[in-house]
Amino acid sequence: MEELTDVQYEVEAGLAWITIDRPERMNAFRARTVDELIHCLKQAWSSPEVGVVCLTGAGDRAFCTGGDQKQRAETGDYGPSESGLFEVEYLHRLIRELPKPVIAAVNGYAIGGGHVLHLLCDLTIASENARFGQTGPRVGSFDAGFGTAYMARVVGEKRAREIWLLCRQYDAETAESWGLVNRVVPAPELRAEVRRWADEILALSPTALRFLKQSFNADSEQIAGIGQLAFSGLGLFLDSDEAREGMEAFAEKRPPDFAPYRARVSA
Ligand code: S0N
Repeated sequence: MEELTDVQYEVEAGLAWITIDRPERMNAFRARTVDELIHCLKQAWSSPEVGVVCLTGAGDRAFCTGGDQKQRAETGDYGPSESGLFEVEYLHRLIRELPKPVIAAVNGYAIGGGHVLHLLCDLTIASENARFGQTGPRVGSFDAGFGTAYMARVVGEKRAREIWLLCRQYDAETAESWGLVNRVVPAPELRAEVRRWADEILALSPTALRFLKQSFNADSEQIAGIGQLAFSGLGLFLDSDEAREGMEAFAEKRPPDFAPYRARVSA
């Protein structure tokens, strides 16, 4: 990858900051953003200087608001990528498989696919203005697999179902009380708080941490198979009028009308 356009990567004393840098799109990701995130995570994996990774968003409004809905409305996909694939599923795998702790610093909206990204990180530290939620059923997509089954492990079945079936937003205090985030701090203190957590981790045995992370992962690894099925299903769903209605409604800033599609699931 010749240059980063959508993501910033910097290493400060053992801590790699990976920042989604598309504030004009509320740090939504397109295919190129996903490629760059993968590239940076691999760089952090292979670098002996790095012991902890922090994923965050540029600006003070959003961590990440998921797939770029404007790009999707314009071109019907998430734009060009290096491989020709939209590698979000691989990005999920990499956050889990990178054998170093990954912290999400949620500095605003963590919505849709952006919410799933923070969920998959080992730890989440949020600013007081952070907001959390899923929107798939409103905008014509879904992120099942880790996005559903792993979420249920984190917050419990009833709350996970509420998050997905109502598409509400939750404030940082609620997210903390549900176990979705580890710590909430005032926005100006977010970076310093991440730094403190990283320094504590950097004092520990990297090999012990690697085995511990892998053992947590092993216990939830069967979810990956559900994820593969769900992404295949999503590929088919995205081609439907029903999914297009959600996407177009967001672009046109109006509520979607899904009533005509109810017959499909009633049969
Ligand atoms: C974040 C929200 C709640 C903020 O609301 P608020 O504060 O009222 O601000 P807005 O005026 O709505 O937003 C400000 C500007 O930012 C743009 N914007 C916001 N989010 C996006 C986005 N995701 N993509 C592109 N632009 C975005 C707004 O349009 C607005 O721009 P202007 O000023 O020009 O009007 C609110 O904005 C919101 O709900 N955003 C949408 C969140 C969302 O639905 N995200 C997508 C959810 N789905 C996924 O992430 C799944 C993607 C995925 O994982 C996938 C994987 C594999 C294969 C396919 C998929 C797939 O689903 O396609």
